[in-house]
Amino acid sequence: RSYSSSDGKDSVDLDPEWVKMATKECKGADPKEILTWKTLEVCTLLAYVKPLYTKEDTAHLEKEIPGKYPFTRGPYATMYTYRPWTIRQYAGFSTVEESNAFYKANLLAGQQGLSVAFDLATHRGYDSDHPRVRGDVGMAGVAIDSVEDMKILFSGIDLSKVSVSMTMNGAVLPILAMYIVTALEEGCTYEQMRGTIQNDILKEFMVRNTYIYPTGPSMRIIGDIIKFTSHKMPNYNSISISGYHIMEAGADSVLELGFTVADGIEYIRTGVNAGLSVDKFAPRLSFFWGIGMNFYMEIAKMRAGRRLWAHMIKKLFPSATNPNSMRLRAHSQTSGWSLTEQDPYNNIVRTTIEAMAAVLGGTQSLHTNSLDEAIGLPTEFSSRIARNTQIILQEEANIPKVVDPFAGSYLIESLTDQVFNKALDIVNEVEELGGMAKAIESGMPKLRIQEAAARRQAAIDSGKETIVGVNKYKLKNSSSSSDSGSADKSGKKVDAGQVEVLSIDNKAVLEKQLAKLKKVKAERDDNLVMESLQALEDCANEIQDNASPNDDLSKNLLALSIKAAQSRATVGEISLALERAFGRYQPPSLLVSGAYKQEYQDYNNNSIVDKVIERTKKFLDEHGRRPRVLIVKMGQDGHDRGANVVASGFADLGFDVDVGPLFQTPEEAARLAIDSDVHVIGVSSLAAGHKVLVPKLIEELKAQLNEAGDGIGNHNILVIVGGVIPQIDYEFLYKSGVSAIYGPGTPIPDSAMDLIDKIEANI
Ligand code: DCA
Repeated sequence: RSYSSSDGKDSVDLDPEWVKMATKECKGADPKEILTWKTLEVCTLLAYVKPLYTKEDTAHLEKEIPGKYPFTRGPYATMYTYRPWTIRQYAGFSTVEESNAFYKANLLAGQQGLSVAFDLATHRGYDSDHPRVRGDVGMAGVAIDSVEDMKILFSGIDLSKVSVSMTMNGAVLPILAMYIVTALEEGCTYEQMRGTIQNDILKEFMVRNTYIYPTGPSMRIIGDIIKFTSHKMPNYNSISISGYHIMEAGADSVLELGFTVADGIEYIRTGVNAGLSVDKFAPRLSFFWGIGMNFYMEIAKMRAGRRLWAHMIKKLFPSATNPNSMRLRAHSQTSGWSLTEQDPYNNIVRTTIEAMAAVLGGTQSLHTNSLDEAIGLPTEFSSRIARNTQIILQEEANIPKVVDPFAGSYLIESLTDQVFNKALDIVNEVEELGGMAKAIESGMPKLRIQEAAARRQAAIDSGKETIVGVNKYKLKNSSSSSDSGSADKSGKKVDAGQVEVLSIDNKAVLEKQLAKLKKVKAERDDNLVMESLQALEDCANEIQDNASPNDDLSKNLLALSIKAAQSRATVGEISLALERAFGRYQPPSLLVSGAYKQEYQDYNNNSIVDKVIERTKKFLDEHGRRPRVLIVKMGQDGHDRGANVVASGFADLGFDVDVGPLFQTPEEAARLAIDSDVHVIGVSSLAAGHKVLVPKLIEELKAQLNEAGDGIGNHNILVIVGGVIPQIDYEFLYKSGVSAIYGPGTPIPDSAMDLIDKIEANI
């Protein structure tokens, strides 16, 4: 799709008296032309924000009060004046012992709720000893294999008092079951358990990719969890419907809001299909927003989101009469994507601005990112600053003293209306496709998000959007200068902006996990384990009769998973029992085309983009084919925004681009590269697995090329790496045989030009 730069400009309506004065100040230029702001929301055509709003813009505004339908001003009447938002930092790494110590120290230092990050092996339902997860154990979160791990994770923490959120979607049944068993064995009752399970599989299919089973069975699991928790755990939030990952994958605010609310509607239908009344479970659905640097827009998004949810529930589910079913409560997280590797202390400022937007928008719970998260895992030092950012907002700045302070602002109220209307259009579009599960099958949301991400990247690469320290006001000797696009081979570009990062010893964590797994398996009653796993598999194989509204939980997948967890079955065993019945989901490969080039050229014509296109043409003339790149994601790292943006950008620049399936092993990636006869493998790594997976890939590549012998054996395939790679690892990777590392902030055309040089030198 293409957008003209005047799309929507006709609707810009400015006060005539002001226009006269402004024209004078603008030295005769039309203020509508030069001062109207074309927002990032181009893909959803919320194209313009005026330079001035007046009373006339809010003349239609009706009185709204917080705590009451449509909840625009907040889910509670008193909001932070009575109880401020929960300071809830998302964390988890390495072993359960280390994560437990980290949680306890944070709670003592002012954190108020816990939020657990699991490693990718756990997310995808593998035990630590599974061969596919070699590089992932304990890296991007904490490793959990059994209840015994979960008990150590929460040891010394009173689960009847501290609310715990767990980001788990794929392996949601074993993990929630193990949490419940831990709480019960510690003496906590079902009624006392408070917290949230993310349990939002739809956005996994759309963007985050930590699914395990196909869509149908995945939705059945959610139905069973909603049913179980609504009957037995009245204070537990059964789902956290997440816009965060949609935004981090590149969506603008309107897309994030529209898709997330559409997801929520699908979950309400799932609960109803599980035999529940809406009022039985909807009050315990919760939401999760990503908050980026588009300050006004983020505040408007959160207000519009509450109004939109209330509006949709009332419209689509008239049986819901409890106002709490229409009340949107949300956790928010500042944007990880907005953090920069270059000049990283700027990230403290970014996070503060984003946190303010979240709070002024009325979040119930908040995670603030640490300054070093674009580089690696947060340290104690950076975590403290992140946490204190919230404490200072709560306790020093007097921000909580007034409810919804932006209400009545001509701008924010107008923007709230605008975002509401545009997001409603998206919800209606999804509804017309038959709801979110069907929309996902059509590929529409994924492509729409990819398009927004490609345009955003082009806006940054072309200089249209400023990122301080990355494309403007750069530090001297900054790690990714746009001159070469790749960092120095010595890895010694140490500059004023460099920070220390936490590094995890993957081998040590793995050894500990393997020993614990062995012990659990040796001490348990195997017959009991087998019986409980068989019962689970049988239940998964049975066709469900969802229509009967009853509280019989004997055929409930969560109830049966709890039994399996009690018998000390592991995450991998429970997941495998379900996989035998449900199968594993294979994602389709979708790539957007043209958006990057169009957005870049819209702002910057006759630029490096055109030069790269010329070079790829010349390459084709000289070599009989285009430079060919295979983009791979190895291990269980499903964060594919970067990989998709680079793939579609490179394709727009004239490369032949292959995108490998997610979750490959190094062996599989090497095989695919050789079979596709590519010049280069581009590894995208965002989950800290690069030190294990990249050397293994190079080793495999060499072995398989040698094996192939003839022709192919004579030419070498270059390996390049992009993503979150700490500077300190550069030298290690270069020594392992990597040809270039393109860190975050490297403009795509710069890396493309550099890569063609390298390919030609290699040929
Ligand atoms: N007046 C009266 N009661 C209030 C007020 C107020 N102004 N503010 C909060 N409360 C009450 C709430 O009703 C709630 O009590 P309840 O559980 O008995 O209903 C309690 O105080 C806690 O407030 P709440 O808003 O529920 O805050 P959290 O427990 O932090 O939950 C929520 C926030 C978004 C609902 C939850 O799903 C969550 O924590 N999500 C986190 C997700 C996450 O961490 N994701 C990581 C990626």
